[in-house]
Amino acid sequence: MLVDNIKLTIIAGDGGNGSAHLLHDAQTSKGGPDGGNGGDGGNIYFQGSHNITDLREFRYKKKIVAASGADGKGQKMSGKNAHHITVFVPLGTRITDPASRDVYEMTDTTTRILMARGGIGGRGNVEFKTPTNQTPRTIEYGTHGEEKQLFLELRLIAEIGLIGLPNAGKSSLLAVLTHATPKIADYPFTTLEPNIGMMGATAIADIPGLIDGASKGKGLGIDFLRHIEKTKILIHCIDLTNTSPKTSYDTVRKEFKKFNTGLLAKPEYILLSKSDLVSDTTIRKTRALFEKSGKNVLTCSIYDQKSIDALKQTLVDLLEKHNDSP
Ligand SMILES: Nc1nc2c(ncn2[C@@H]2O[C@H](COP(=O)(O)OP(=O)(O)OP(=O)(O)O)[C@@H](O)[C@H]2O)c(=O)[nH]1
Ligand SMILES: [Mg+2]
Repeated sequence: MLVDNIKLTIIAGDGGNGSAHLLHDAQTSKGGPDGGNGGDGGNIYFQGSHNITDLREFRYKKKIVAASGADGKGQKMSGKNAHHITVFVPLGTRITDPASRDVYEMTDTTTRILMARGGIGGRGNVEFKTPTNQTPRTIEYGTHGEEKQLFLELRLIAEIGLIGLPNAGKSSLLAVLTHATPKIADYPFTTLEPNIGMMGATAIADIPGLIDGASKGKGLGIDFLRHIEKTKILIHCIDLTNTSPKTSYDTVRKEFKKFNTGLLAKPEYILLSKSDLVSDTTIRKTRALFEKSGKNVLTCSIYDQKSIDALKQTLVDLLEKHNDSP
């Protein structure tokens, strides 16, 4: 199951308490204060990562808690600072803190955002020694770590979305373009949840097939239209053995229009699939059909490695083109 939104509680570590220790040993009958400071609590940071494709790991990990700083000790020993925690989330995650209304978009892998600050360690009694008070018992308690309830939502599940009617060969393409191993079969609705694979650092999503009426919940319903919203570039797969390719294409576009016209504005490329099963004439004719209406058309077969290599290169070029443009 593709998990694209979750609630999460994060609690940074508390600061350790200062120590009220007084020095006692054989030489010192009336020992002065020697209590050290408490250590600082652990911070919680968030950072984007290419290695995670959805939020499923947070389904069971509802709470992330950083350790507290250790208390100070005698002999002016400071308590240890707690380790900080970095929570990695997929690129394209939007993190919202409803209490402060802060919103963070995780769009790169290098920025580390301090989401919950750990408490500060309290001072030990040694810090409170004054000329008039040589044996203070005063100490400070560590302050509490910040606690936040966050909403995480995956705004972008992949740069590239493979879309089209059931059985068009979307999962087969994902399998040859990436290391993903989706289920592939010669019947419609084999894919029930989007599969995501990585082509280098680029995420590609294989979205379940759409049919007429999807925007009203037919077939696998609107969830997949919602997933398509979360991809940048659409590769619209059309099976070359389909006798009315334009009708197939229009069916999907019509559902887009009904669901969210924003989908129609996404960069879209036509990918004519299963070219090994048809004649060159059919390929030429189908190509012309789409080119006539100003579409960019690609052709491939999963059994023709050359066509797959060319497709990979084209996708890399497309990404560059679309990432350069605002
Ligand atoms: N000959 C040939 N068969 C292909 C090619 N690509 C896919 N197929 C076959 O077409 C059938 C459907 O492929 P899938 O990849 O499961 O299609 P899909 O678009 O993911 O289908 P859904 O998940 O149902 O939407 C399978 O039997 C594949 O083996 C191709 O390039 N050439
Ligand atoms: Mg499939």
